Amino acid sequence: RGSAALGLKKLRIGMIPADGVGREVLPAAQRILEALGSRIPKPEFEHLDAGFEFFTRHGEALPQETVDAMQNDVDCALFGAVGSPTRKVTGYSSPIVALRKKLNLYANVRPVHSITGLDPRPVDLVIVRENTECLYIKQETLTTTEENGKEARATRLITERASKQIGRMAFRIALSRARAGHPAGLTIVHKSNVLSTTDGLFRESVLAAGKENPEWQDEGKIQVSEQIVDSMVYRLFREPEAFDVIVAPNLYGDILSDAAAAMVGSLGLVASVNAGDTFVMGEPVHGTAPDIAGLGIVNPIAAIRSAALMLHHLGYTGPAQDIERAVVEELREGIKTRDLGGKASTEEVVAAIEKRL
Ligand code: GGG
Repeated sequence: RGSAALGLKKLRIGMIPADGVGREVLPAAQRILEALGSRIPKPEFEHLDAGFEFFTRHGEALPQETVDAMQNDVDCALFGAVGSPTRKVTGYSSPIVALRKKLNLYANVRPVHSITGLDPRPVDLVIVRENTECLYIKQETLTTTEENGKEARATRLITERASKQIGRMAFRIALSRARAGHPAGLTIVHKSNVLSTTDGLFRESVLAAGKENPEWQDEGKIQVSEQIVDSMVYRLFREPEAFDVIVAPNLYGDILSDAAAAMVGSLGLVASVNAGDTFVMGEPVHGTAPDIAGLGIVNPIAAIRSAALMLHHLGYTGPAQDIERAVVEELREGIKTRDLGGKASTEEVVAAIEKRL
């Protein structure tokens, strides 16, 4: 998709703000994309509905029109945040989980890096999270037994196909980082000492994927290692600088990326893309932040970086780097929203980054 998107006359971007602060950070990302001017094809933004709030009004969280538009009308997309309730709501199911599945956005790629001169610890890693399986298939049952009373069960799906697919993506990213001078390493995260069938399959499939391409093994370019997930969390906090590319099943990858965000100051800084072979959708890692939604104080940087990451995946690496450079310069200059301990508003951050572009 990367090179296919190059040379477009216009870039049609589906915008799905969804819930909470998603509605503030997506307009911020839009302004930054517009500020790139002729460095990218003229962006055309198409608002698309989804989310829990949409569900409460219309009875569906992901309208078919949104799926159709994503499949037929746009070149790429940005997603804000979804505020799924923690209790079961009849008829509701997470739209972001469904979108990832319907569009086969099988990888959630989450770079986490500190800023030299600003953060005390040098963190520079990428979490590659499998995005379509694991417990997220949402096959849960509730029964009642005499012995236990209520009994809830969930099916956890791990397939060789999806695990190899995410493995290939992780090896590709590790190789491109090796070529860019990173001390390349790929860490496979699992819990196969306990879940030897499911996590065992994930582990063995990622390792098998690594054997498919001689480039991934040549000259020991990519050092492959593995970590049991609990020990991974411990090491991530103790020595985050030891990690480069981390590949994990869906749920572990989700948890690890919030932990990694803590190492660089805030979830408000961490971007991601949901990537498949033919489509890419940027998405800040943070959620809806209902406590600050609507106050104009949310940190827009994760969404802005997600837009940059989306451009990078489409092949527009120069403009993507321009955005990242502007963000880093502004952070070094000392601009801080509340999550970082400052008082800057969303508008102040966007305007400052815009000015640098
Ligand atoms: N942008 C990330 C996000 O929206 N996080 C919240 C989340 O994933 N909630 C679970 C869900 O509703 O699917």
